[in-house]
Amino acid sequence: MKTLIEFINDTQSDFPYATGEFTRVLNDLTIAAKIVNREINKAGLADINGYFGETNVQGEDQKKLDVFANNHFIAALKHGGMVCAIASEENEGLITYDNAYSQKGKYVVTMDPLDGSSNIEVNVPIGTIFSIYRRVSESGPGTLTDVLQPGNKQVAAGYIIYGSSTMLVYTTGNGVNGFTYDPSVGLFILSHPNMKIPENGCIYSINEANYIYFHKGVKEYIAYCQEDDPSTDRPYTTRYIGSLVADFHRNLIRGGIYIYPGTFKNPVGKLRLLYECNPIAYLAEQAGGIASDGFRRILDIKPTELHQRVPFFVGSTNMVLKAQELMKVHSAKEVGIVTE
Ligand code: P6P
Repeated sequence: MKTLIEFINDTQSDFPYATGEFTRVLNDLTIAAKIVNREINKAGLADINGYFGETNVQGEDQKKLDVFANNHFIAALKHGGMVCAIASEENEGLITYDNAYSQKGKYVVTMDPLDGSSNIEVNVPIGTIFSIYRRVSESGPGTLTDVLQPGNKQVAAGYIIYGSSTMLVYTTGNGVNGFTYDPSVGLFILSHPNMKIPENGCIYSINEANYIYFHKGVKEYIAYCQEDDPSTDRPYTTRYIGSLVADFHRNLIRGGIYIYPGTFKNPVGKLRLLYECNPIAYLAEQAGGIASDGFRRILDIKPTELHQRVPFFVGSTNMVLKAQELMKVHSAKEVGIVTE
């Protein structure tokens, strides 16, 4: 058995910023994750899975656990002092710390503290998604410039999935590794070393309730998935649980594609670039997959605002390439993309 800390120590040399400071950031995130995990596992018992009575910047009802998770991740990163700013789905503006110690922090974090939280009361797996960047500002409180970096500047990204077991899955640019939490000893144990997403898969994940609003390229891809062609294992099967972390985690292990596309109704789709698409895209690429907005590599998109949304196609290389091919043929003009 190898614990997370042992793994980090063993792989320090693989990490270009081999500093104890980065390890501290990752450790701070796992401390908050353990606290959140404990609350989620008793949500049915405690009056904590109800609504908080507020809405977040997304206009979504905040669940008590959303707020609980957000507060604990912010507190843990503040306590660690290695992070000078946080962009959180739950906060409209940038979170910075007023203490000089944190203002010296070399890193910034973008996070969705509890993605898929509407699934809490129905016991569907939910997750925390995070990215870590080195700050670009010199000193003082972190700035928007520090968090509005393209995803290709991430130094680490990962998620914690709170499901039948709780797992941390993360990358620092040298592959993807999964750690299963053992609550009896309070440790994350390496259980899925060097995770690779199969280049082909038979699972497509999309909310087909939006079908009438989909662009032609998306409709053509769905039709492709449903064609009867045993030689290419089609028709595929559809699996959509309404929780990005759970859908992506399954597709990462078994192969598959997750699509939250732009539509005629919502041209940029629903998912947020900074703390949902970029971290998941970094993991997908590090595991051998692809992530795009249907046309452009997600990690090359330059963010312009904290909560900007982008269309999201992510998963097995050959599945995403097929979807991109159909988007290029049928929808480039619809979405105003000029293709060569
Ligand atoms: P819809 C959860 O709110 C989330 O951000 C993802 O976790 C999930 O895949 C998606 O939205 C579900 O959205 O519109 O299909 O309910």
